[in-house]
Amino acid sequence: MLLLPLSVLLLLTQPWRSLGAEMTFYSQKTLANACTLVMCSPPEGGLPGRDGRDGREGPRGEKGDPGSPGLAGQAGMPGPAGPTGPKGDNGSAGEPGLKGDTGPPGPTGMPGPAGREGPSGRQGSTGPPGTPGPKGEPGPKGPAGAIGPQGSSGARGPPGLKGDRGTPGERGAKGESGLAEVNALRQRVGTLEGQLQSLQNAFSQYKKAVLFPDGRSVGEKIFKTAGSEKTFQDAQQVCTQAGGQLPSPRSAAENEALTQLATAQNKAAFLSMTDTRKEGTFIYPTGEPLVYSNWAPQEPNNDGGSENCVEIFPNGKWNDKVCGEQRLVICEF
Ligand code: MAN
Ligand code: CA
Repeated sequence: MLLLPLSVLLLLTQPWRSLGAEMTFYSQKTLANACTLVMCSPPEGGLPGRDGRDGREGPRGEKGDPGSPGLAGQAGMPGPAGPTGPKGDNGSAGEPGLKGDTGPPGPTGMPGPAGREGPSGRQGSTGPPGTPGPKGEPGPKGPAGAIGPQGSSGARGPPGLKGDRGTPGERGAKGESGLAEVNALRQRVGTLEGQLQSLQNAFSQYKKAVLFPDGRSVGEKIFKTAGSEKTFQDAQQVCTQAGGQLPSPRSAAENEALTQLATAQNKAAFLSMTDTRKEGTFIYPTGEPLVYSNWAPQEPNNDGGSENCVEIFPNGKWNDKVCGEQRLVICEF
Protein backbone atom coordinates (compact mmCIF):
# COMPACT_ATOMS: atom_id res chain seq x y z
CA MET A 1 0.00 0.00 0.00
CA LEU A 2 2.74 2.41 0.65
CA LEU A 3 4.80 1.50 -2.37
CA LEU A 4 3.02 3.71 -4.85
CA PRO A 5 2.84 6.89 -2.72
CA LEU A 6 6.45 6.44 -2.05
CA SER A 7 7.25 6.08 -5.70
CA VAL A 8 5.39 9.23 -6.41
CA LEU A 9 7.23 11.04 -3.73
CA LEU A 10 10.47 9.71 -5.12
CA LEU A 11 9.55 10.96 -8.54
CA LEU A 12 8.79 14.43 -7.27
CA THR A 13 11.91 14.66 -5.20
CA GLN A 14 14.33 13.35 -7.86
CA PRO A 15 13.98 15.75 -10.81
CA TRP A 16 17.31 14.73 -12.25
CA ARG A 17 15.99 11.41 -13.33
CA SER A 18 15.03 10.94 -16.95
CA LEU A 19 11.50 12.22 -17.56
CA GLY A 20 10.88 9.77 -20.37
CA ALA A 21 11.85 6.79 -18.25
CA GLU A 22 9.68 7.93 -15.45
CA MET A 23 6.72 8.50 -17.80
CA THR A 24 7.20 5.05 -19.15
CA PHE A 25 7.30 3.62 -15.73
CA TYR A 26 4.32 5.63 -14.56
CA SER A 27 2.28 4.74 -17.57
CA GLN A 28 2.99 1.08 -17.10
CA LYS A 29 1.97 1.22 -13.52
CA THR A 30 -1.18 3.17 -14.25
CA LEU A 31 -2.33 0.90 -17.06
CA ALA A 32 -1.54 -2.17 -15.03
CA ASN A 33 -4.03 -1.23 -12.30
CA ALA A 34 -5.77 2.12 -12.87
CA CYS A 35 -8.30 1.54 -10.11
CA THR A 36 -5.56 0.93 -7.72
CA LEU A 37 -4.17 4.36 -8.49
CA VAL A 38 -7.40 6.12 -7.39
CA MET A 39 -8.71 3.84 -4.76
CA CYS A 40 -5.36 3.52 -3.11
CA SER A 41 -4.35 7.14 -3.33
CA PRO A 42 -3.63 9.08 -0.13
CA PRO A 43 -6.61 10.21 2.01
CA GLU A 44 -6.64 13.59 0.33
CA GLY A 45 -7.28 12.15 -3.16
CA GLY A 46 -10.08 13.81 -5.31
CA LEU A 47 -13.66 12.41 -5.70
CA PRO A 48 -14.77 11.06 -9.08
CA GLY A 49 -16.97 13.40 -11.11
CA ARG A 50 -20.76 12.85 -11.15
CA ASP A 51 -22.42 11.05 -13.96
CA GLY A 52 -24.26 13.27 -16.44
CA ARG A 53 -27.98 13.39 -15.83
CA ASP A 54 -29.87 11.18 -18.16
CA GLY A 55 -26.81 10.88 -20.39
CA ARG A 56 -24.57 7.98 -21.00
CA GLU A 57 -22.15 7.10 -18.39
CA GLY A 58 -19.52 9.78 -18.56
CA PRO A 59 -15.78 9.11 -18.61
CA ARG A 60 -13.94 8.89 -15.49
CA GLY A 61 -13.21 12.23 -13.85
CA GLU A 62 -9.75 13.68 -13.74
CA LYS A 63 -7.43 12.67 -11.05
CA GLY A 64 -7.70 14.90 -8.06
CA ASP A 65 -4.81 17.10 -6.90
CA PRO A 66 -2.29 15.43 -4.60
CA GLY A 67 -2.93 15.78 -0.97
CA SER A 68 -0.58 17.59 1.33
CA PRO A 69 2.39 15.55 2.56
CA GLY A 70 1.59 13.53 5.59
CA LEU A 71 3.52 13.39 8.78
CA ALA A 72 6.53 11.15 8.75
CA GLY A 73 5.71 7.76 9.85
CA GLN A 74 1.97 8.32 9.60
CA ALA A 75 -0.39 8.12 6.76
CA GLY A 76 -1.43 11.52 5.54
CA MET A 77 -5.02 12.74 5.68
CA PRO A 78 -6.99 12.32 2.52
CA GLY A 79 -6.74 15.29 0.19
CA PRO A 80 -9.76 17.43 -0.58
CA ALA A 81 -12.19 16.21 -3.20
CA GLY A 82 -11.13 16.94 -6.75
CA PRO A 83 -13.19 19.15 -9.00
CA THR A 84 -16.22 17.71 -10.63
CA GLY A 85 -15.36 15.91 -13.81
CA PRO A 86 -16.69 17.08 -17.14
CA LYS A 87 -20.22 16.21 -18.04
CA GLY A 88 -20.45 12.83 -19.59
CA ASP A 89 -21.91 12.12 -23.04
CA ASN A 90 -25.68 11.76 -23.52
CA GLY A 91 -27.10 8.37 -22.75
CA SER A 92 -28.59 6.14 -25.45
CA ALA A 93 -32.00 6.99 -26.84
CA GLY A 94 -34.87 5.64 -24.75
CA GLU A 95 -37.49 3.16 -25.94
CA PRO A 96 -40.35 4.64 -28.03
CA GLY A 97 -43.26 5.88 -25.92
CA LEU A 98 -46.75 4.38 -25.93
CA LYS A 99 -48.97 5.21 -28.82
CA GLY A 100 -51.02 8.38 -28.14
CA ASP A 101 -54.82 8.52 -27.96
CA THR A 102 -56.86 9.16 -31.10
CA GLY A 103 -56.98 12.93 -31.87
CA PRO A 104 -60.21 14.99 -32.23
CA PRO A 105 -62.04 14.95 -35.60
CA GLY A 106 -60.48 17.23 -38.24
CA PRO A 107 -62.29 20.20 -39.90
CA THR A 108 -64.82 19.65 -42.67
CA GLY A 109 -63.07 18.81 -45.97
CA MET A 110 -63.29 20.74 -49.25
CA PRO A 111 -66.33 20.07 -51.52
CA GLY A 112 -65.87 17.07 -53.75
CA PRO A 113 -65.61 17.25 -57.57
CA ALA A 114 -68.74 17.69 -59.68
CA GLY A 115 -70.79 14.57 -60.32
CA ARG A 116 -71.22 12.94 -63.70
CA GLU A 117 -73.63 14.36 -66.27
CA GLY A 118 -77.28 13.47 -65.60
CA PRO A 119 -79.62 11.62 -67.99
CA SER A 120 -81.26 13.46 -70.90
CA GLY A 121 -84.46 15.48 -70.13
CA ARG A 122 -87.90 14.73 -71.51
CA GLN A 123 -88.97 16.02 -74.89
CA GLY A 124 -90.10 19.72 -74.86
CA SER A 125 -93.56 20.98 -75.73
CA THR A 126 -94.59 21.91 -79.25
CA GLY A 127 -93.05 25.21 -80.43
CA PRO A 128 -94.92 28.27 -81.77
CA PRO A 129 -96.35 28.21 -85.30
CA GLY A 130 -93.87 28.92 -88.07
CA THR A 131 -93.90 31.98 -90.27
CA PRO A 132 -96.22 32.01 -93.31
CA GLY A 133 -94.79 30.39 -96.39
CA PRO A 134 -93.95 32.25 -99.59
CA LYS A 135 -96.72 33.56 -101.78
CA GLY A 136 -98.12 31.04 -104.17
CA GLU A 137 -97.87 31.28 -107.93
CA PRO A 138 -100.65 33.09 -109.77
CA GLY A 139 -103.76 31.07 -110.33
CA PRO A 140 -104.76 29.75 -113.72
CA LYS A 141 -106.12 32.09 -116.30
CA GLY A 142 -109.77 32.97 -115.77
CA PRO A 143 -112.55 31.96 -118.15
CA ALA A 144 -113.06 33.92 -121.30
CA GLY A 145 -115.25 36.98 -121.04
CA ALA A 146 -118.63 37.36 -122.69
CA ILE A 147 -118.66 38.08 -126.37
CA GLY A 148 -118.81 41.79 -127.01
CA PRO A 149 -121.67 43.47 -128.88
CA GLN A 150 -121.56 43.42 -132.61
CA GLY A 151 -120.31 46.56 -134.30
CA SER A 152 -122.55 48.76 -136.45
CA SER A 153 -120.60 47.88 -139.54
CA GLY A 154 -121.43 44.27 -139.11
CA ALA A 155 -117.84 43.42 -138.35
CA ARG A 156 -116.97 41.39 -135.36
CA GLY A 157 -117.31 43.30 -132.08
CA PRO A 158 -114.53 44.04 -129.60
CA PRO A 159 -113.46 41.34 -127.19
CA GLY A 160 -115.65 40.81 -124.19
CA LEU A 161 -114.70 41.78 -120.67
CA LYS A 162 -111.99 39.81 -119.09
CA GLY A 163 -113.18 36.92 -116.99
CA ASP A 164 -113.02 36.83 -113.23
CA ARG A 165 -109.77 35.99 -111.60
CA GLY A 166 -109.20 32.28 -111.32
CA THR A 167 -108.77 30.46 -108.06
CA PRO A 168 -105.29 30.70 -106.52
CA GLY A 169 -102.85 28.07 -107.64
CA GLU A 170 -100.97 25.73 -105.40
CA ARG A 171 -98.29 27.27 -103.35
CA GLY A 172 -95.08 27.43 -105.32
CA ALA A 173 -91.80 25.98 -104.24
CA LYS A 174 -89.72 28.14 -102.02
CA GLY A 175 -87.37 30.44 -103.89
CA GLU A 176 -83.69 29.74 -104.03
CA SER A 177 -82.92 32.93 -102.19
CA GLY A 178 -84.73 35.87 -100.66
CA LEU A 179 -83.11 38.34 -103.04
CA ALA A 180 -84.20 36.47 -106.14
CA GLU A 181 -87.72 36.24 -104.75
CA VAL A 182 -87.81 39.96 -103.97
CA ASN A 183 -86.59 40.83 -107.44
CA ALA A 184 -89.19 38.56 -109.00
CA LEU A 185 -91.91 40.17 -106.90
CA ARG A 186 -90.71 43.64 -107.85
CA GLN A 187 -90.88 42.76 -111.49
CA ARG A 188 -94.34 41.30 -111.04
CA VAL A 189 -95.54 44.38 -109.12
CA GLY A 190 -94.20 46.59 -111.89
CA THR A 191 -96.09 44.54 -114.46
CA LEU A 192 -99.29 44.67 -112.40
CA GLU A 193 -98.96 48.42 -111.92
CA GLY A 194 -98.73 48.86 -115.67
CA GLN A 195 -101.74 46.65 -116.22
CA LEU A 196 -103.68 48.53 -113.52
CA GLN A 197 -102.92 51.86 -115.17
CA SER A 198 -104.09 50.51 -118.50
CA LEU A 199 -107.34 49.32 -116.93
CA GLN A 200 -107.93 52.67 -115.23
CA ASN A 201 -107.42 54.46 -118.50
CA ALA A 202 -109.73 52.08 -120.29
CA PHE A 203 -112.38 52.31 -117.54
CA SER A 204 -112.34 56.10 -117.60
CA GLN A 205 -112.72 56.00 -121.34
CA TYR A 206 -115.64 53.55 -121.21
CA LYS A 207 -117.48 55.53 -118.52
CA LYS A 208 -117.39 58.68 -120.57
CA ALA A 209 -118.64 56.84 -123.59
CA VAL A 210 -121.40 54.98 -121.73
CA LEU A 211 -122.67 58.00 -119.76
CA PHE A 212 -122.80 60.26 -122.75
CA PRO A 213 -125.27 61.89 -123.21
CA ASP A 214 -127.98 60.36 -120.94
CA GLY A 215 -126.04 58.94 -118.04
CA ARG A 216 -124.57 60.42 -114.85
CA SER A 217 -122.07 59.08 -112.36
CA VAL A 218 -122.25 60.19 -108.75
CA GLY A 219 -120.20 58.44 -106.13
CA GLU A 220 -120.56 54.75 -106.80
CA LYS A 221 -123.92 55.20 -108.53
CA ILE A 222 -124.74 55.54 -112.17
CA PHE A 223 -128.07 56.97 -113.38
CA LYS A 224 -129.04 56.45 -116.96
CA THR A 225 -132.17 56.94 -119.04
CA ALA A 226 -133.22 55.51 -122.36
CA GLY A 227 -135.56 58.49 -122.86
CA SER A 228 -138.76 56.44 -122.83
CA GLU A 229 -141.78 57.09 -120.60
CA LYS A 230 -143.60 54.36 -118.78
CA THR A 231 -145.92 53.75 -115.86
CA PHE A 232 -144.28 53.16 -112.48
CA GLN A 233 -144.74 49.43 -112.75
CA ASP A 234 -143.37 49.22 -116.31
CA ALA A 235 -140.49 51.52 -115.54
CA GLN A 236 -139.66 49.41 -112.49
CA GLN A 237 -139.59 46.28 -114.64
CA VAL A 238 -137.34 47.86 -117.28
CA CYS A 239 -134.74 48.82 -114.72
CA THR A 240 -134.86 45.45 -112.95
CA GLN A 241 -134.38 43.57 -116.17
CA ALA A 242 -131.38 45.76 -116.99
CA GLY A 243 -129.82 44.74 -113.71
CA GLY A 244 -130.68 47.98 -111.91
CA GLN A 245 -133.60 49.64 -110.16
CA LEU A 246 -135.56 52.87 -110.15
CA PRO A 247 -133.62 55.84 -108.74
CA SER A 248 -133.36 56.29 -104.95
CA PRO A 249 -131.61 59.66 -104.45
CA ARG A 250 -130.14 59.71 -100.93
CA SER A 251 -128.33 63.00 -101.17
CA ALA A 252 -128.42 66.38 -102.86
CA ALA A 253 -125.61 65.27 -105.16
CA GLU A 254 -127.53 62.27 -106.35
CA ASN A 255 -130.66 64.36 -106.70
CA GLU A 256 -128.69 66.83 -108.78
CA ALA A 257 -127.51 64.08 -111.12
CA LEU A 258 -131.11 63.02 -111.69
CA THR A 259 -132.14 66.62 -112.17
CA GLN A 260 -129.64 66.98 -115.02
CA LEU A 261 -131.07 63.94 -116.79
CA ALA A 262 -134.66 65.13 -116.35
CA THR A 263 -133.67 68.59 -117.51
CA ALA A 264 -131.95 67.15 -120.57
CA GLN A 265 -135.13 65.25 -121.44
CA ASN A 266 -137.35 68.02 -120.12
CA LYS A 267 -139.49 65.37 -118.53
CA ALA A 268 -140.44 64.40 -114.99
CA ALA A 269 -139.16 60.97 -114.00
CA PHE A 270 -140.29 58.35 -111.53
CA LEU A 271 -138.33 57.65 -108.38
CA SER A 272 -138.37 54.31 -106.51
CA MET A 273 -140.16 55.34 -103.28
CA THR A 274 -143.83 54.70 -102.52
CA ASP A 275 -146.26 55.06 -99.64
CA THR A 276 -148.53 52.24 -100.71
CA ARG A 277 -147.99 50.29 -97.50
CA LYS A 278 -148.74 53.25 -95.25
CA GLU A 279 -150.14 56.53 -96.54
CA GLY A 280 -147.89 59.45 -95.89
CA THR A 281 -144.85 57.29 -95.12
CA PHE A 282 -142.64 56.88 -98.17
CA ILE A 283 -140.12 54.07 -98.16
CA TYR A 284 -137.44 52.71 -100.45
CA PRO A 285 -137.95 49.34 -102.19
CA THR A 286 -136.01 47.84 -99.31
CA GLY A 287 -138.65 49.06 -96.83
CA GLU A 288 -136.27 51.62 -95.33
CA PRO A 289 -137.74 55.09 -94.64
CA LEU A 290 -136.37 58.12 -96.45
CA VAL A 291 -133.00 59.52 -95.47
CA TYR A 292 -133.27 62.41 -97.90
CA SER A 293 -136.14 64.31 -99.56
CA ASN A 294 -136.67 67.32 -101.78
CA TRP A 295 -140.44 67.78 -101.82
CA ALA A 296 -142.01 70.65 -103.72
CA PRO A 297 -144.00 73.02 -101.56
CA GLN A 298 -147.18 71.51 -100.15
CA GLU A 299 -146.10 68.08 -101.28
CA PRO A 300 -146.70 65.27 -100.79
CA ASN A 301 -150.42 66.02 -100.72
CA ASN A 302 -151.79 62.69 -101.89
CA ASP A 303 -153.96 64.56 -104.36
CA GLY A 304 -157.16 62.70 -105.08
CA GLY A 305 -156.27 60.24 -102.34
CA SER A 306 -154.39 57.99 -104.70
CA GLU A 307 -150.89 59.40 -105.13
CA ASN A 308 -148.55 56.65 -103.88
CA CYS A 309 -145.62 57.20 -106.26
CA VAL A 310 -143.04 60.02 -106.53
CA GLU A 311 -141.91 62.06 -109.52
CA ILE A 312 -138.91 64.38 -109.80
CA PHE A 313 -139.42 67.52 -111.88
CA PRO A 314 -136.78 68.91 -114.22
CA ASN A 315 -136.10 71.48 -111.47
CA GLY A 316 -135.30 68.67 -109.04
CA LYS A 317 -138.37 69.06 -106.80
CA TRP A 318 -140.49 66.06 -105.80
CA ASN A 319 -144.22 65.50 -106.04
CA ASP A 320 -146.30 62.52 -105.06
CA LYS A 321 -148.12 61.27 -108.11
CA VAL A 322 -150.49 58.60 -109.32
CA CYS A 323 -148.41 55.48 -110.13
CA GLY A 324 -150.40 54.84 -113.34
CA GLU A 325 -149.11 57.97 -114.99
CA GLN A 326 -146.30 57.63 -117.55
CA ARG A 327 -142.99 59.25 -116.64
CA LEU A 328 -139.49 59.26 -117.90
CA VAL A 329 -137.66 56.06 -117.09
CA ILE A 330 -134.31 56.56 -115.40
CA CYS A 331 -132.52 53.55 -113.95
CA GLU A 332 -130.01 53.45 -111.14
CA PHE A 333 -127.01 51.15 -111.35
C1 MAN B 1 -151.70 68.34 -109.56
C2 MAN B 1 -151.00 67.00 -109.26
C3 MAN B 1 -150.74 66.86 -107.78
C4 MAN B 1 -150.08 68.07 -107.22
C5 MAN B 1 -150.84 69.34 -107.54
C6 MAN B 1 -150.11 70.57 -107.10
O1 MAN B 1 -152.91 68.31 -108.98
O2 MAN B 1 -149.77 66.98 -109.88
O3 MAN B 1 -149.96 65.72 -107.54
O4 MAN B 1 -149.92 67.94 -105.83
O5 MAN B 1 -150.97 69.38 -108.93
O6 MAN B 1 -150.84 71.73 -107.39
CA1 CA C 1 -149.08 65.56 -105.26
